[in-house]
Amino acid sequence: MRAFLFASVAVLQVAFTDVVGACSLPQPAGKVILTVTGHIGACSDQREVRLDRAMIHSLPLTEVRTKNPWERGRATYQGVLLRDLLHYVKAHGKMVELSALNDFHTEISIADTKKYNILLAFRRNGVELTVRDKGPFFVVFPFSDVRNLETEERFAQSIWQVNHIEVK
Ligand SMILES: Nc1nc2c(c(=O)[nH]1)N[C@H]1C(S)=C(S)[C@@H](COP(=O)(O)O)O[C@H]1N2
Ligand SMILES: [Mo]
Repeated sequence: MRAFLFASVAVLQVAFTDVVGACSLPQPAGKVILTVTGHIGACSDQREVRLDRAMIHSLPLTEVRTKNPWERGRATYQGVLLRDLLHYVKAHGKMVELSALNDFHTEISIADTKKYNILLAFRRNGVELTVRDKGPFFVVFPFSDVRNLETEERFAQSIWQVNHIEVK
């Protein structure tokens, strides 16, 4: 009986820490435009981080000016580096799987997010990306800054209309 009581208290404590302690990020007040799940240490609800526009804009804003196959010349993209977002959600994994509104998905290694400035862009030349124009998020590689990045693999990882990221 004693052992059972101790065990129950331990279980309750774990559950309590799970609900109150771990979910330290704010609840989104506005429309959720991105969810992050999987191997993350932070959460805003249950086991996921749900972000609205205000939360995204509170992260370090970064610019990448680059050419890409979908652009004439160069464009300036603004958004959050994948590396900074992964830090915010306390990611601890090897890969991220990014999914789009159209069910396309792709994987990028966390090592690559550390090596390259891979941007989760929400603005192009100062204009918010709409779903019609690759929004809400478009993964932008710094093709103009890094040699030999223009490969089929990187083009396939250049996913647009991203709304979900799973850390694996
Ligand atoms: N949302 C979304 N992003 C995507 C894709 C897709 O089907 N949906 N295709 C990917 C692949 S496999 C490649 S090669 C390029 C294709 O770009 P294109 O359709 O302009 O040729 O975009 C990538 N990003
Ligand atoms: Mo592709």
